[in-house]
Amino acid sequence: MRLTRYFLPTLKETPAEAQIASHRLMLRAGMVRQAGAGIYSWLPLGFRVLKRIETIVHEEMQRAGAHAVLMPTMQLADLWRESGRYDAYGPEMLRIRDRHGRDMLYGPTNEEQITQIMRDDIQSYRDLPRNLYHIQWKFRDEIRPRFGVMRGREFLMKDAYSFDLDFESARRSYNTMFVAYLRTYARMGLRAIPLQADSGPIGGDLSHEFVILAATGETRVHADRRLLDMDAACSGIDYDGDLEPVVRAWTSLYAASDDKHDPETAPVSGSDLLVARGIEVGHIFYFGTKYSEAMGASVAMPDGERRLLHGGSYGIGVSRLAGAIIEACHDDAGIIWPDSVAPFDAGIVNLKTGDPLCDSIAAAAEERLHAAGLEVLHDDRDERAGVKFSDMDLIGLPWQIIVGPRGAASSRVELKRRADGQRLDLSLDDAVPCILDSRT
Ligand code: 5CA
Repeated sequence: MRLTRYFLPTLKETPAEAQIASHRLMLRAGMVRQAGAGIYSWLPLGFRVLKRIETIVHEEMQRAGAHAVLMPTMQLADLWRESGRYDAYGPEMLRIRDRHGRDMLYGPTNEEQITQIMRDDIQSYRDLPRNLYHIQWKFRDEIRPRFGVMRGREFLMKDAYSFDLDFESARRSYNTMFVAYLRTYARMGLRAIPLQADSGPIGGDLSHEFVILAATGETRVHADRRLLDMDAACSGIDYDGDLEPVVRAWTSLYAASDDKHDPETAPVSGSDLLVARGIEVGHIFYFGTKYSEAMGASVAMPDGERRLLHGGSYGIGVSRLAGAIIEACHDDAGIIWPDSVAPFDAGIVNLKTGDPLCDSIAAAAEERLHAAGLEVLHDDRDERAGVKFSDMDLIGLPWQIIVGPRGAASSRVELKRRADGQRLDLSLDDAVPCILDSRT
């Protein structure tokens, strides 16, 4: 991708309204623009990141046996009246009336919608268990939208819903999602800590929040330091096997948010206790028959008896993650994308656009990176080197290939790793394999 043809409106000045690093950097890097309080447009660079986050979420959900669907953003108030949440939800719900005077709402979550689908289309115990999910925009009229996409009013969420015959089976579904969440965040280069949580307006009695560590997080976490040594990638996990030991290994280590932490009774203290700030990037709930009972969702057992569905719901803040990853991965110069979610794998900085030799080396670099299956952003603007360097550091692509007149004569380039600033002087032939090797 040639930068001269791309839409990347970077800002030199720090926007005054942005209080935290991710918000500042997303605006400065031209990833998002505010449309209204807590409502954002995603520009090309930001949209790429969002899509890469979505891809990881999709892959891990499907690996864990969940199936993708797409439910609407608009829902009927009557459906929410069945569960009793139309009145209970309060002013966070955006209520709308259509031209026929029918009450509608912009969905803040989809428990009712999915329960209606299951109620109508699942009849037998043989149809269970099932787990369906979607990645869809939600609206919550937050009293204080802030920190950019981290607490938006319109935001992108992955929400999965499991349906089982009984508690034992529902617990297996819960454990599967628990492990899938650990893997999802690990793949994004994040360290997530599961905290026992209240289930709040979603209801139910088994619930965990997943919090990633970042200095500006809104949640203060008190946790057993050994959580940092756990294998969050859950390598070699078998979703058909018993996941209870894995989940127990994680949940038996102490982790509590500020409001639940009591230094008197906490099992760890001193240097064994990690005290840090975190950002909630996911929340999972088992809520039993709360919705199936209210809405009449049941299946027939072999003896003809009807059994209510046991449900769970599992949310990931997809758009929040774009900000959360930046909170966890940046320095004074800008963003430092983990490979797995970077908008482009590499950037090419041509220090002397218009110089035939530099232009041809830069073009060759772009071609080779492409041929190797890498996505590349080629800065071919007629700008000062300093501007190009600072923009490239700001947008934080994992690798930079710097083409300058000195090296070009001998087909040499400089390869810079954004994460640690390490620079290598090498031939163009060696640069691409060097990038590829680091990724495997
Ligand atoms: N129905 C359940 C699970 S599907 C649910 O709605 N859970 S939730 O309320 O905890 O939201 C799930 C995740 O969405 C949160 O962990 C958070 O990461 C993200 N989220 C929630 N509210 C916002 C918001 N206002 N802006 C951005 N992300 C949000």
